[in-house]
Amino acid sequence: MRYGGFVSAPFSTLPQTGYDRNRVATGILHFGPGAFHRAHQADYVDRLLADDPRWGIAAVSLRSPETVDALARQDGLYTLAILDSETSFRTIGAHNAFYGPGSSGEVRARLADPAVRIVSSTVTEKGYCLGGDGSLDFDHPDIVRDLALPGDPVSIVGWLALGLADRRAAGLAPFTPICCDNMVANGKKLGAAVAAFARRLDPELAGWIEGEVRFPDTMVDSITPASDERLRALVRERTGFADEIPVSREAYAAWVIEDVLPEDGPDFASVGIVLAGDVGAWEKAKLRILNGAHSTLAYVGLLLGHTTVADAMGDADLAAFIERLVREDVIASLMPSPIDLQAYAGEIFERFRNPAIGHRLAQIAWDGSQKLPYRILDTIGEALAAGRSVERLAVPIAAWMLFIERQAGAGEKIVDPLAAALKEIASRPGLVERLLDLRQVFRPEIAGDERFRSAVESAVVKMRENLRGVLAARP
Ligand code: CS2
Repeated sequence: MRYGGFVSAPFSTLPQTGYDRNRVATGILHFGPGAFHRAHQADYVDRLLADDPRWGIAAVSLRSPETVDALARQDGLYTLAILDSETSFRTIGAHNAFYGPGSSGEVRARLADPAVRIVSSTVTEKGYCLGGDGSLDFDHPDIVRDLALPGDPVSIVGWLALGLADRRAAGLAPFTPICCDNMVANGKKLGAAVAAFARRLDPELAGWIEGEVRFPDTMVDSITPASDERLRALVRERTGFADEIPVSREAYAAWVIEDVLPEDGPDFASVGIVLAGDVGAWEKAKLRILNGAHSTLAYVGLLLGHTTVADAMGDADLAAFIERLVREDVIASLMPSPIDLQAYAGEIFERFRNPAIGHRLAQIAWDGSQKLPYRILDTIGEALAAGRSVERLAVPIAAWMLFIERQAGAGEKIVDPLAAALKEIASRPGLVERLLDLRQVFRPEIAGDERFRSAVESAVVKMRENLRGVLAARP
């Protein structure tokens, strides 16, 4: 078995955790062990393991072997660098099983293991195969494929349906899927997608999933720049560990989970995870303020020639624009709220200014077609419905369009599941019209609203002439 067990490594060269890893069982299976998962969820779980060894994580990455291979080579250990006024380092050892390409059989067996109670995922927004309305896209090639071959899935939706079908057939309690991606009502959307998928195969299974399986909504937050050679060199120099897969993040981390976890599940509250009856206010505020501002900084900042979030926040015109956008337009869409939104926004702007984090705008600009709906378009939809101005909110949308045009024109890569369509649109006249016609991005009630269309048209025209002038304008 290539990934299933520990791969021996010269242990003396590896750091240690503060608890006995030999006692750790596997109680969580996670799809998508990328940097965010390893810097966020795995850090919480690592601290939990000291008190309760049931919750080790099986890392599953069936499409790319690099991370799981490296995790296996390092016996599951890697370094988390916390980028604050001083950089500190922690060893994380939460993972104790590793499944890469070719391990579908082992993953299926793990999903049926009664000890596995949580199946979490960070597969990015696009990984859930949802359409523009947030429901499962039955035309998505992975879903078409998984419905034809449900015993050997490739999508997370297909995997959860198969794993739950096996549990039901074996008379076992279901596991709890926890979606850790930045989508509003992420648990509800995932639950509805898995039930809709199952209904095409077996209506009774779909009924069981709807009745028995809880898909908590979650809000996840910690700024995690992509790892690079500099981080690897820093970790090597400061810890002596030649770590191939270190991760870094800011000191701030938050995780709010809807309080529907199994009773004998992990005591997440003991490590600072907030369990809440309703996560909605948290996830909306975080997505619209933090992620909405991030995407705005990314597209406008890249057009202005900036490289990182901290650089973009150092641009007085852009920072003032972001403050007005968030404090006036975005927060209006979140009221009333149990959160002190103005204070929350202020903390987020401080986090963006953290000079220790080289968070690249280009990384945030990825997958705009998947991110903009939750980050900006929901705010726009609510502003339109309430009769508020959408002039300023149209600026990030216009900036995304101009960014697509610029990338395509320069022959630069566009990282987006709709990249082919975006490039084709950018190569012909009618950029704004034709992008607004993309139903995967713009819902009909937004795309069809004249106030919104003309705000985007006019922002694009003005931004081509004088981008800074648009930032300074006060609608
Ligand atoms: C960022 C997020 O890459 C992006 O799109 O906006 O990853 C952001 O850093 C996290 O959501 C912060 O919690």
